[in-house]
Amino acid sequence: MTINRVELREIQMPLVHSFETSFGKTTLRRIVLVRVDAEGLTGWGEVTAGEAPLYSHETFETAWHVLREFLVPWALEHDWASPAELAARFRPIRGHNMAKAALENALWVIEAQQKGIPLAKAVGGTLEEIPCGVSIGIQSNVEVLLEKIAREVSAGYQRIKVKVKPGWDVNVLERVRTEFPRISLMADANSAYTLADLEHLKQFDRFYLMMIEQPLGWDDIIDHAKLQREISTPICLDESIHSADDARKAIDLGACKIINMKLGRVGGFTSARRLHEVCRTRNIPVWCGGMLESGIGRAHNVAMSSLPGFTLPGDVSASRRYWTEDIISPEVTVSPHGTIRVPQTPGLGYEPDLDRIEKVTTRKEQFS
Ligand code: OSB
Ligand code: MG
Repeated sequence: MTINRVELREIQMPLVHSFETSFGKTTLRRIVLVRVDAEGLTGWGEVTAGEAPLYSHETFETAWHVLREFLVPWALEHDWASPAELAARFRPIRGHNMAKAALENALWVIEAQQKGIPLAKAVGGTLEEIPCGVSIGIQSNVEVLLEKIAREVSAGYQRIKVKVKPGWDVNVLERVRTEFPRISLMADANSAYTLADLEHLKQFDRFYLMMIEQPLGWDDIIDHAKLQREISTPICLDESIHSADDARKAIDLGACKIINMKLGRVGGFTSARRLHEVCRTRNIPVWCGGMLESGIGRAHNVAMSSLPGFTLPGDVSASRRYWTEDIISPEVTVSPHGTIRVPQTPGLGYEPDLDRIEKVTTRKEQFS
């Protein structure tokens, strides 16, 4: 595959509802998109980094820098036999997985088009329909949260994830469980606790949650293993898993029973496929996490969620939960029983809306 041209764009889109986690609140998304032209075809990738380095060290701006100065020039150096070969070229760069993923994933889309198969099939997917859940941020009060949960449950979503932090946790879960005793429920702490909170975290066990996501340090697997020995709620790791090796070590230590997979955090489809294999051979369920993606990243998430090890509902939900108007056509929609149909047409399966993308672009730069 010869890459003829790469374009970086920053787009800015306000979220329909601001999204609050234990680390901060997001109202306006600033997203870097990567467009790759190769072999007469076009593929798009999305940098899933946030606006500030609060979820991970990466931001949309560090990704722009690393792409512009390193990844894009390297990608233009010569031909690539496969997206995996480009991923191997990127390996010397430490970290910056979200920047790497955006460029590598665009190549997967081009390869799928070349082969005349859907992206999902190109990456090894088998499911034709994927189960969906929602992630609901911290609200101004519990009543608002209960209302939001009711709305998502009646829309058909198969599981509800609520964000928690000290002061918005046991008290809130108590109310949620009283109102909704039977829903599949989980909590995501985004590293808001430490082992000093052990007695407090033990109280989560009485809500029979499917899992608690990343309760402890964003870079930790040791304390999580200690915590897992003390609580019955399964721990799911998000922030601290960046590769298949990280997953192997965390699982072997007993730090988690479930893994949240994010294409950006793990560095793209090549790494995600390896991580998926590690989890499959150890019988560890995986599910697809979300990063408030635009339609491009969302379409990649749909493809990844079709891999056979994705046995739990992901944070992959309808475009309209985030955007008044998405940048792909059709938008991602969810069925009344809480599923998304995996596109069966060649390539991405959704058409990037070039006019819409141009309208929300705040800067662009091209390389050839
Ligand atoms: O921890 O899963 C997370 C959003 C931004 C950063 C981190 C996380 C999240 C979400 C939202 O939970 C998932 C989504 O709906 O995209
Ligand atoms: Mg999380």
